[in-house]
Amino acid sequence: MHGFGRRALAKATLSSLPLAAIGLRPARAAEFSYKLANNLPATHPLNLRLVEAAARIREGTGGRVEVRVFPNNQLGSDTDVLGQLRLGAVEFFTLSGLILSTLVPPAAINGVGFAFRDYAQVWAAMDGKLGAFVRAQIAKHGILAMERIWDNGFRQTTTSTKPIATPADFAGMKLRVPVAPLWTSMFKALGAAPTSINFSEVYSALQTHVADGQENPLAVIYTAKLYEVQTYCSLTNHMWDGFWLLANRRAFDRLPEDARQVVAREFDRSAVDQRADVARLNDELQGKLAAAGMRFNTVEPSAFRARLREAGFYKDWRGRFGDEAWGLLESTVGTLA
Ligand code: X2X
Repeated sequence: MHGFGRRALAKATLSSLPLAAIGLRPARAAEFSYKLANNLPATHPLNLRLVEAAARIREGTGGRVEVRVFPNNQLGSDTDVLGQLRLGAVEFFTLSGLILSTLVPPAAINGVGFAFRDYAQVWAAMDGKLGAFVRAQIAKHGILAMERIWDNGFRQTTTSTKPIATPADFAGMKLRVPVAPLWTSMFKALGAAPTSINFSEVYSALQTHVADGQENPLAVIYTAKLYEVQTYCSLTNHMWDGFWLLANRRAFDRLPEDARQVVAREFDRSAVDQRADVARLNDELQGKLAAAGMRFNTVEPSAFRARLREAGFYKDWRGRFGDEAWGLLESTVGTLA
């Protein structure tokens, strides 16, 4: 993908994509027509790469498998679509492990506050034993997670009221968090007043001041235009978050073996491409967001990590995840509690 300019994106998203990949049917219907839902804007690298993968899947299966990508919560909110995925009404879904943890509790482990120092640690864990452990837990629920997790990114905190410089700045703040126990737990431990809202409602919640702040990676802040309703962006890097590409197991097993291999291969290939896209964006988006009016500040993570430790956050979640999962996490990032 060349550049992230709006014109480049419009060109990439509209002119070079097979109609099937963006939800429109080609002349001849495929033998298997599956839906893939997600909650991000169509211009986010996740969707640009999903659409590419869908085109390669159609080609690689000789037209037998069509994957129609539905971005931007078109098929419902995250909690709605997770229910549809379990029923097989939607065959594929990209979802944060922390939101998935409402069904598969261990899937939240990559979101432990301030655990990962950098992407080298993230991929060592998620492409290694910790990722394999989480995928095995997911499989117990009739859901298959593709091997390569997609990158959401290191999450930053935005507000319409003030910058976050120390943990004390979170005191009583109405902060939107995704619908997941670990998110709520973490920001309560930091002193905020977290409110669980699906991403489909975030822009309006910020616009109407139902929430004064939220937290997301820069690529989401930019593509969802949250800079229009947020003023401050504090580079807290408080957790890394990713998107598992999930398949309804029965639907996936209905595919012929050779088609299953093509689907898995092409989704994983696009996941790696998307990771590179997000890394490139992380280098350029702060400038673009500042030009759009956002005011940036950096923070000292040790004070936030100490606050979580004092509040018993790490001890609590070590107990919830259990020694095996926690040990796999610490084998990459070192001792947390
Ligand atoms: O809901 C969010 O904030 C988002 C888009 O980052 C996730 O899907 C976790």
